[in-house]
Amino acid sequence: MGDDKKTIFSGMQPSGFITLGNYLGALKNWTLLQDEYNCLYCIVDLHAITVRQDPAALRKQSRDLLMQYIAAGLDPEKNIIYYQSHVSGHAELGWILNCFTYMGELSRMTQFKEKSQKHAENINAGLFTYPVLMAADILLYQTDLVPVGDDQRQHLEMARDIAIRFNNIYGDVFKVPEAYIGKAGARIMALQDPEKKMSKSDENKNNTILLLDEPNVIMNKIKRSVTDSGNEIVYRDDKPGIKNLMNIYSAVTGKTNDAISEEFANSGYGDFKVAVGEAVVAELEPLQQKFKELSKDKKYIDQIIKDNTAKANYLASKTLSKVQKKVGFPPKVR
Ligand code: ATP
Ligand code: LTN
Repeated sequence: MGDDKKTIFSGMQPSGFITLGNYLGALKNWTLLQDEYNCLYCIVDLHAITVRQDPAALRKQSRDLLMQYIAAGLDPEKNIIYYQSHVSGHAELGWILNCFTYMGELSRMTQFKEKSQKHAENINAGLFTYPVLMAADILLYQTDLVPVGDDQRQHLEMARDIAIRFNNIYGDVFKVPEAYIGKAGARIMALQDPEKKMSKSDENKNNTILLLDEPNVIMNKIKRSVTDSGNEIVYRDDKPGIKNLMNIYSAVTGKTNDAISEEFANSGYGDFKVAVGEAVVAELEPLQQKFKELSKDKKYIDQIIKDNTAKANYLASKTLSKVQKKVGFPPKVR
């Protein structure tokens, strides 16, 4: 990556099977950035265990996620696609940054508040310091831009604060990253409850469309999605169900909200839902096909993991050594 391209870092948790929200809010945008930037796309398994995971399921979800990154169009020769747990620098820098982060700022994080409500029986320290590890992920690679969905804005702000704080003490060690939040698809909502975000760990399977859902499943979930009273296809806050479907349709087709309203001026919700369902199925079809092919090629995937882990480790160790030196750890004797 020794050129003048800017660096992009992002990641997803292998905490379930990924949803249309993850795809439209993050993954699809990532594929558009791969030529212009040096990109690292991580499978953040260290983050995933902040919530209890079944080991066998976690292993499968992690590998499936890696294959879905590639199936969605990320070229593993151009992008560094790897597992967080294979690059120990994440955890090492995470520890150091813990010592530059305050309890007060961590306790203001909305995701922590939400997750600790949802997992009241397991409010562990990792869940609390989750954003610090996320800051380490980003800062480890001197990242310029972080493409994420809107829900990660607050975490990004914290990564910036930590970088600035550290730089103020030790000089220019970290690049201060910027969030990169796409317009369409930034926040896809749950199909049965359009007031909350679509989330891969949702227990209600009717709330989410999974990237690997069969076409008839996708159609049915969209047909059954909650809509509001009335029958007009208009983009308004008091019509969260239709607004959500319009966001989905717009993110998939590239059409504006006005164009969509016009297209469906003479139709009701039923017709619109069919159109949204068909558009989503068509969008995901090639991805699903590619995923099936990749699943059969164990050797190819293993080689990608091996090569990309080495690349990530190399880059990570550069920043980590610098940080270790700055804070005053004794030099390694070789
Ligand atoms: P979990 O349910 O385990 O918390 P999640 O579905 O919220 O997971 P993450 O792995 O935390 O997903 O996020 C991966 C990426 O997908 C992030 O960039 C996040 O901003 C984006 N994302 C997640 N949910 C949505 C959504 N509903 N709409 C748009 N983007 C989303
Ligand atoms: N917290 C993010 C996942 C994540 C991430 C990152 C995203 C972990 N580390 C670094 C961007 C950059 C999430 O829950 N979506």
